[in-house]
Order: sequence, then structure tokens, then C-alpha cells
Amino acid sequence: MPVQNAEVADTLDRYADLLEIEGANQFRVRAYRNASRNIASLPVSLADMLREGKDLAELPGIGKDLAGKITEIINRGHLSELEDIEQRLPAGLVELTRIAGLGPKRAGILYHNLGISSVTELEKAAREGKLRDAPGFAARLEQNILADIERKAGVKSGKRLKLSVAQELAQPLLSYLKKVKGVKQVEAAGSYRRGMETVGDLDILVTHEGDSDVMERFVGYEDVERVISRCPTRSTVVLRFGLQVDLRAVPEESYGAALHYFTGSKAHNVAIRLMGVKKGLKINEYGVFKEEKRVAGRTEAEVYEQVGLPYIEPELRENRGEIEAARGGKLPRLIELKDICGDLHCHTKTTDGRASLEEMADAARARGYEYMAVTDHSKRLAMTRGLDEKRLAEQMKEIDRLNAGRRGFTVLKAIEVDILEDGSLDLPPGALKGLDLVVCSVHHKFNLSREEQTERIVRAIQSCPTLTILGHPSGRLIPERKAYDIDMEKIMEAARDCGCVIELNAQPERLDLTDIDCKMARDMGVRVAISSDAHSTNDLDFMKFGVTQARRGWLEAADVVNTLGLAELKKLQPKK
Ligand code: DGT
Ligand code: CA
Ligand code: CA
Ligand code: ZN
Repeated sequence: MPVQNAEVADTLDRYADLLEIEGANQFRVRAYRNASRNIASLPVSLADMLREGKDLAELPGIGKDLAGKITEIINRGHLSELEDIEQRLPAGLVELTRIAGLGPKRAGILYHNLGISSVTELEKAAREGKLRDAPGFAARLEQNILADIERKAGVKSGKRLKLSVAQELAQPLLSYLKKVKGVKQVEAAGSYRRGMETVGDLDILVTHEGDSDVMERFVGYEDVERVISRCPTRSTVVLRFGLQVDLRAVPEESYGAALHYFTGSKAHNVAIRLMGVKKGLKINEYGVFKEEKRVAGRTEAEVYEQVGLPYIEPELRENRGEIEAARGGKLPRLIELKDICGDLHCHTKTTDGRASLEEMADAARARGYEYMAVTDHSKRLAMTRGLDEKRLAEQMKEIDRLNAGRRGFTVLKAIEVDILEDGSLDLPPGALKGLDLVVCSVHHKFNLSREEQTERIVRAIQSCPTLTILGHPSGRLIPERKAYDIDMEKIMEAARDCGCVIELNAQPERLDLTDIDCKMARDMGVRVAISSDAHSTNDLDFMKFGVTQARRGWLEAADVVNTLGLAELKKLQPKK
């Protein structure tokens, strides 16, 4: 099925929108938008014209540049420059342009002036009355924006939320509940507690003393949009973004059993319950029972003890071997945030980051780190003003100057170099050789065949002349973009053989590696780097999402290179 004119028009229109958000030249934006409009009303099929060998540049309003872009869209089904720009901008930003009253220009203003890059942030700013101060905004517009967000949140219910968004909503609610008079324990169980990358609904448990009004306070919480049901021991509400929350009040002697039950996963629970049955025990959310007598239930550890197991961390409870490991005394000692000694993927203002080298270094140091690698983009990502050899060399000098004035913290010299279509790197080996490490990443040509894409990545990591980290290895974005098609096992084999490290990118919409891939890396003996891919100082805090994902993937501190101190890290060498 040939690409229709309408698809070409849509692609160009979207490209124009994103260019406008980025603050590109107005003439350029208008040129693409006009072209889109012309193409949509064109009486002939562009795909047919190409097939017949006609020159698209002869159409009115279409120059050589546009003709090239249209040809790419028709021949390849996508526009690589559009993909690049989608990569560069925070994913949430595109969603902003779909809010009534915003559009790309205003979304760009909010992004550049107020740092708003997601609907969550937009909603918060609107509620706090901050939008009206931005250029071209008014109180009226602020109200309209809020109304549209709320309308869309309703439509969205039923979808899973990213863990980061669920945390933003859940954490204030949990602290609010903790402060209610009489409340003793409060915990969010379910997929949230297991640290899954997305969350369907929240399952909160509380214990309280006799006369607490926790249920009334729960349904009266300021973020509640709708109360679905309420009764003395269980209520259900819907918060912003359609997040459904169940609150259950349980007796203290059942708390551990309930926490275990509602943390799940279901598959884990079923396996544990079956172990109980074999020992003549009945296990449910009220406790562990022998005949009719309660023998355990106050804590989770008690529940595990009854079936002869040590405590199993929530992130492992997927029935993916954790029960066998627990039985054999082989549970991993999961990595923790405090094990992390530095960040190996960070951007600065020199390309598409928002903070200076010095600000990033200070922020990394403030997080207790010993080092941070600066990994700005390479020249192929021209819209980020990616580095060529000369500018890379200048940045290295700047790093030398910065390091000279500081003790106890080191900025490592690095770059995030693009993997080109043929698997070669965007800068010559000579330019990379003197660096401490190189993150190499795919940022375009996501549609290659499985063989080609795998081969491309393997070639890149084998040829890189210094310690190499494969950046965001699958390219996925939650929820909008699937991983590109690759043979991950083959890539990990190559990584192991050449001493390449695989990144677990901690951006909440990437979390790239998946939990399953983390476990594969560990089982294959491939080392992992957990990296924030920070584009601002605050983004350094993404690290915690990466650590949670790593825990779901069974990783221990020893599996992760950025738990090493600087001296040990520097000893890592490629095997080539
Ligand atoms: P979600 O909300 O889709 O992200 O995933 P979960 O794991 O939070 O699932 P949810 O909210 O349906 O239920 C919470 C936990 O309750 C689940 O992880 C295990 C437990 N659970 C729910 N239904 C059953 C069941 O039929 N049998 C058993 N054994 N446990 C269940
Ligand atoms: Ca749930
Ligand atoms: Ca639930
Ligand atoms: Zn990247």
C-alpha cells in the first residue's frame, strides 16, 4: 500500500509543530506547514509521481529540500529528522500541544520559560496559577487548559500510568494518610510496590487504632475526582489522570498477610499458597492458618517463614525463579540507590541539556557521587548542536579546568556518539580514543530489519576504541514507542566478549533495559551501567527509577559498574 498524500501531509505538519516547539526559524516552520496544506489538497498522488520518475520539486511551493523529505517519507514510511527531534524533546511535550488552547508555539513558551514538559507539570502549574505569568497567557486561558486536562484525564482512565507519574500522585496521598489521627501503618502494595514500570491501579493498606476517620479523610482528599465506593474497611476513588485507588483498612494481626496478598504478583501468591497447602496451611489476605488457628500474619516475614522461606523483596515477586532461589539460599542481594557512586550519561548546555557543565557537576556531587561522565551528543544530531571533533576537544579542555579546581569529585570525559546506519560511529576513532568512556546510541533508522539492526549495533560496540557503554539499547519509549527489532541476546554476547557495558537508561519513559533484559545481562555476565541520561540537574534523580528497574532484574551492586569507586571504574578496559 503506497503512502498516501495525507500521511505525508501529517508527517510534515507534525515536523513543523516540533520545530516550532524547539524555537526554530519561523520561515522554516511556515514552509513545512504550508507544504503540508498544499499536499493535503493536491489532486495527484505523490507516490505515483515518484514511481513515474517525475520531479516533485516542480510542484508549486516544493523546493529541493522538501522534495527530498517527501521522497524519504514515501520510500521509507518515516522521516528520520522527525524521529531525531522526537528523541530530543521530552516525550511529554508533544502531548502538551494537544491540550486545547496550547498548540506548539505556546507549548514551546511553557517549556522554555517555565520548564514544563509534561501534562502533569502543566496541570500543577495551572492549579498554582503560574501559567498566567508566561508571555501571551492569561487567567482565562489557564482555566481552559485545566478544564481540558481534566476532560482528557477522564478519557484516559483504564490506561496504565508510568511508575513516575503514579509516584507523583501517590506520595503526597501516602503522607497525607500517615498524618490522619489514629493511623499506624500505611503502604501502597500491588504493582506499585513491586516497582513495575507502569501501574494499573493503586492498592493502599492501612492499619489504625479504634476510632480513626481515615476512610472519610481518604475520600475527602483534595486530589480525588470521583468516589466510586466507600465503606468502613474499603473505599475506592479516582484521582487525577484517572488513577484508581483502593484503600483497605486491615487489623494489625493481618497486616503482613494482607500486604503480601495485595503486593502480588498473583503468580507469586499462587506459588506461595501452594507451598502452604503442602504444609497443611491455608494462606490468604487475613493470615496463615493451620486448621482454623491463625499461626502468622502480622508481618510478611512471618508469612514466608511459615512456608520455610526467607523474606523475598517485592521487586522479585513475579514467580520468575525467586521462590526456587529463596529455597536454595540464592536470592540476590539487590542493589540500592546508596550503592551508586556516579552517573555515566549526562548532557549539558553544550548540546541539548539545560544546565552548564559546572552546574551539572555540582548537582552530581550534591547527590553524594564521586564522578559524573559528560556525554553530550555528537554531530549527526545537528539540532542538538552535536559535537564535532573540534568542539569535543574544547569541552575536554573545559573539563580539565573544572577538575583541576576540585578534589573528591571528577568529571569524566565522554560523549554520547551516534551509531550510524552502517554501524560505524559518528566521530572517527582518533577523536574518541582519549576519552574515559564512550556511550554509543542509536537515534535514527529504527526500522531496519532484525538482522541489520543487530549487526549494526554489534559492529558499533566492537569497533569503539575505548570503554564503551551501549546507550538505551532498545530505543523504546513508554508508552508510545516500541523497542526496535533486535536480537538482545546476540548483542549481549558481543558486549560480554568485547568488555562493553550495557546501559540501563533510568529515564522513566525509557527504562531501557527491561527487567527481563537486566536479568539476562546478569546471567550472561554482562556488566550494566545505570544512568540517568540527565538533561537538567533535577533529571539526575531519575537514577532511582533505574535502580528500581535493576532490582526487578535481580541486579546486585556487583553487576553494576557505577557502584565502583573512581579508581576501580578507571581500571575497566575494553577487551579488544
Ligand atoms: P496493576 O494494578 O494492574 O498494575 O497490577 P497489580 O499487581 O497491582 O494487580 P491488582 O491491582 O489487580 O491486584 C493487586 C494484588 O492483589 C495482585 O498483585 C495480587 C493480588 N490479587 C489480586 N487478585 C488476585 C487473585 O485472584 N488471586 C491472588 N492470589 N492474588 C490476587
Ligand atoms: Ca494495582
Ligand atoms: Ca487493585
Ligand atoms: Zn540518547
